[in-house]
Amino acid sequence: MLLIRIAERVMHEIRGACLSRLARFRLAAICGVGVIGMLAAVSLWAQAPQPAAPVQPDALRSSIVLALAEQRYDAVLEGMATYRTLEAEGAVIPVSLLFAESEAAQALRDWPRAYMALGEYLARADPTDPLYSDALRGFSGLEAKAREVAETREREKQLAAEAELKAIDEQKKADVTEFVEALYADLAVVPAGKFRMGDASGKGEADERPLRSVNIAAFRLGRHEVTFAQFDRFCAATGRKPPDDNGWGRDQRPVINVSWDDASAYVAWLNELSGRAFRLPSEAEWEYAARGGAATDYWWGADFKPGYANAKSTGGRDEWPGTAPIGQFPANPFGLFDMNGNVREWVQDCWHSDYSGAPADGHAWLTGDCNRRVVRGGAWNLGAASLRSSDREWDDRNFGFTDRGFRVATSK
Ligand SMILES: [Ca+2]
Ligand SMILES: [Ca+2]
Repeated sequence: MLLIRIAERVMHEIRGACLSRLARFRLAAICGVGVIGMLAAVSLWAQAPQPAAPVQPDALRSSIVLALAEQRYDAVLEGMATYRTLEAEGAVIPVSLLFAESEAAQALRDWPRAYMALGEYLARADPTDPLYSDALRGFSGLEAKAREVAETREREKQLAAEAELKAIDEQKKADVTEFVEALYADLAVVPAGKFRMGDASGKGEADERPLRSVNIAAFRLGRHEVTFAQFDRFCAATGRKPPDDNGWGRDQRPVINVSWDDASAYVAWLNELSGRAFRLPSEAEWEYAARGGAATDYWWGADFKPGYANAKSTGGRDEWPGTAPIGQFPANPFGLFDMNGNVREWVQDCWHSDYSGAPADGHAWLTGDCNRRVVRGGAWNLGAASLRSSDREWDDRNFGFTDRGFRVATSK
């Protein structure tokens, strides 16, 4: 019965519109003939071949009423959606159609739409309108349902957003795990051993004495110096300013212009990500690893040979006036590249001007002048003497330079 009442109301409103625009109204014949006549006329009209023309509000109204009478609620809602687009061109939707839209939406359990349409009806209809009291009665119930739907949709949206964030987070974690595990896989196992640390050849400097025996427990040490690719990733992840590459390029070049503090921050970041225990090597570990079992000044022998390291020279294999990409020279017997030359490498230890009182168990010496930290191995800008495995240097812990890098170690 309600459908009939709505249709009657629509017809009543349409009649008003028809009378004022009778001359150009294609469906004038149906005006005022009642619901049944109107439905028949619209059916005939719908079956007749129609020229492609812009949708007319009058025809649209009729087709919506017909759809409502036939309980084709989807068509009602579709028709109303079209009608709303015509509003921009000045078409006025009869208030009873808004009521009809709400009924159709309720039949389809589209509560937000039903609520919206009925709200619009109540805002625009005259309280004397025969459908008005029905609308008022139904409104608060619809409001509750619509709010419930809106809240559910909001919750679903939030859950989806949270799921998306979680997925991104997990992807990040997976990427980081891959990065750290690749880094770990590139560590060489340095076997336990005992060695003579310092000026074993007698050609060294005062700070390399007294020569003493040191025991080293097995540990892992980077086969390579830390690269720009690795360090840049740390910078990107932590918002740190990437160090300058001196115009030589990044990627597989060893990172330069990093201080001891920068190197330590990188190591701390790796540990935070992975739960591993990366660290800088101790000075004793570093020299033991650089010697690769040799007591001579270089792991390859007593004398410097140009083909074995990137030093202050160019020629033959050493074609680099600055840093070389990692791994361009032969690895030592422990599988370590560029221990001698390329970039000097920060180790953990605080500086002491000689080895009097130094630990003999391979641990870092962490008392003394800890604002100065030890760098080892010489670099691209230094001559043969500075590339000796026992050569020592120091720098302020917060100082970075173009010949200064590092590699990571771990006991596990
Ligand atoms: Ca060189
Ligand atoms: Ca080096």
